[in-house]
Amino acid sequence: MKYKKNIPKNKKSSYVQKIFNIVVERNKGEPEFHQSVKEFLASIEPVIEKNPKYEKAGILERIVEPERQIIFRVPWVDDKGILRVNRGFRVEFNSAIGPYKGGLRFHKSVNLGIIKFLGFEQIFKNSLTGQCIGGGKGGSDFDPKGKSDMEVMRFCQSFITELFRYIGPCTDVPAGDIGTGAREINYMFGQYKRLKNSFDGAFTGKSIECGGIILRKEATGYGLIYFMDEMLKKNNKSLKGARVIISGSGNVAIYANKKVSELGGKVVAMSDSNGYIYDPEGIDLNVIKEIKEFCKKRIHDYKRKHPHAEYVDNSLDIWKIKCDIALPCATQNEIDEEAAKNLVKNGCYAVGEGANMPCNSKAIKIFLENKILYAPGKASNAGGVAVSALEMSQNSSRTHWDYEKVDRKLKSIMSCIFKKSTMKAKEYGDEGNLVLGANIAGFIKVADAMIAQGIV
Ligand code: NDP
Ligand code: 2IT
Repeated sequence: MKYKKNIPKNKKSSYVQKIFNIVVERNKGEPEFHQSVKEFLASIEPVIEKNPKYEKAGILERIVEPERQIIFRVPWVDDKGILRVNRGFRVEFNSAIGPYKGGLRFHKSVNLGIIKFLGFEQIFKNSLTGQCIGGGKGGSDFDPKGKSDMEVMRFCQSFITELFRYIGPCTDVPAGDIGTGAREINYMFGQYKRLKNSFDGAFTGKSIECGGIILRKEATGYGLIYFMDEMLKKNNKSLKGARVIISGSGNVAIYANKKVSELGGKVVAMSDSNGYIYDPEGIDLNVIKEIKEFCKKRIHDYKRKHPHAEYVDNSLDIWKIKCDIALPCATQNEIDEEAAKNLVKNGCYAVGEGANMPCNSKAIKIFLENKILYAPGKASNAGGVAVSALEMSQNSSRTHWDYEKVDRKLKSIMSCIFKKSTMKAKEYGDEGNLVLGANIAGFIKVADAMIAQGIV
């Protein structure tokens, strides 16, 4: 099957096309992985043409193939004494610039293709942070919804009983993602420590008393808003007074909301996988936190505290609401062509991805064609993994970093990512196209490190 459509943009490089065909052929039934590779290849094509050394060294053949993929059985016993079996994954994608680094996703939709797309994105995101971290991702089709605390603990322990042998502070360092927060990381770290007899930085996103870094919980959401703030200012716009929509109501969404409000914007809608809540007076974040962080309930419960708010039973319809800035912070492919057209029609002028690949390729095309300020996730949501890398430094030096230091670092990293992506977009003749700029800036560092290390 040939996938010529849409790739590459100027159809010059047969090398790029060849690699894409191999990816599709070799990774059947993994549409999310194909999608992320396609976007990446289309962006870096001009770099490949300008620098024959990458083709000569077979960089693309190697970069699209994970260094290692681990798939394993996760047996555990539920509260009724019934045996359950889930599937665990860890894709160790690329270690050219540091130990594999990336989160673990616990969600019923998880499969190998999803973990591969996330791991692939992570390579370039991690490179953009300027820290020494390679790319990886993992997770399970375990659904934490409705599970008791003890069930979650037993699952996490079983997951690590297999995974512990593959990870470590200098090898592979997992963290959180959808369905995985400090509670789950702490359980996994506890089991890892027991099996390895080593208190080390093999996990990030731990709670502070377990060696976690301050601000990790907030880092992805805050980082996204620092990035948006920078991008808006460069274009003579501001968050002050802006009407903002945020999808999701989990870790990234909550702290993006908090920072938007601190900088003078107003978030009028948030969602979960069932529906969205619209509150024209501005979302009351304390209520969202109570529902989501502490009680693990549904977002429609917001109406109990704020009966004037509107609840709509379809999470994807959130993009029909009029806004200045849209921040997709839930999951992949939540903004399609139609949603993008709605946003543009309603006057939205900036889109910032808190989630990984939340906009599909047609949506991105609409944003770029309409000169919407568009921040791609691998640049704009890199604050989380960047602070994870600081946690790794904190753990290996056995020190404790304070809030001001971490926040200052996070701001400066996000600003650097914005500048790098902007500069590369300009250098390659498409000023303002941060998808292009971020992919190119992320790629060059990894590719050069791979060349320097020989054929491995
Ligand atoms: P959480 O589990 O804390 O929250 C996820 C939110 O998204 C929930 O509101 C959830 O709703 C919603 N959601 C999940 N799946 C779907 C779906 N299929 N359809 C609609 N809504 C859905 O995860 P995070 O906030 O940590 O992650 C959100 C996104 O950000 C993901 O794409 C993740 O990969 C990305 N990301 C996370 C980072 C981090 O540090 N945590 C770092 C960088 C990116 P419900 O409760 O109903 O499931
Ligand atoms: O997608 C991501 O960057 C994350 N889930 C965070 C990864 C990490 O290692 O902190």
